Amino acid sequence: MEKTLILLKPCTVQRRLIGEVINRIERKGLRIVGLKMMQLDDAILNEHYAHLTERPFFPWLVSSMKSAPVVAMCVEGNSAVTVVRNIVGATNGRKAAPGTIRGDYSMSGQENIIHASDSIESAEIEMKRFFREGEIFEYPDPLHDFMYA
Ligand code: YYY
Ligand code: MG
Repeated sequence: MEKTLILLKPCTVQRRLIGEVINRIERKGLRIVGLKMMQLDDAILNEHYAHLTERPFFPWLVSSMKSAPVVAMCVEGNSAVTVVRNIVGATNGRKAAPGTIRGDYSMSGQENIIHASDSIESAEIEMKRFFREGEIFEYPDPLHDFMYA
């Protein structure tokens, strides 16, 4: 079992799409093991987007991610990191394939609905960035065999 970190961005909260996006993640078979609303600040965003600080859009990215709360989620499943990235789609909503979350809900290269960890290593780091121990839950999965057999 693998876990990955998801953020539903401020645009998603503003557009009242929280439930719709969570529904797509759950119905795929991923299990929510952590879930909360958070107001992000410069400190956490500078860390989270450290790989992008030199890019021209960085100040805009930070201000957009601070403009309203996000919904932070930790989800679990076999190959969860890859499965979630595939459901999310390409970064630019106009280029993302139909059927992906970004492809179906975004017309923007920036306001692209959702963040998802891009590797197992970054998932581990990002889960610690957004969740304390005790905020990620372990509980039995009686449907496991129906989902994965
Ligand atoms: O992982 P992903 O979100 O698909 O893309 P990243 O390259 O990590 O960029 C993070 C974030 O930055 C992206 O979701 C929107 C924004 N961004 C942008 O506004 N313009 C770009 N050319 C690239 C990224
Ligand atoms: Mg990324």
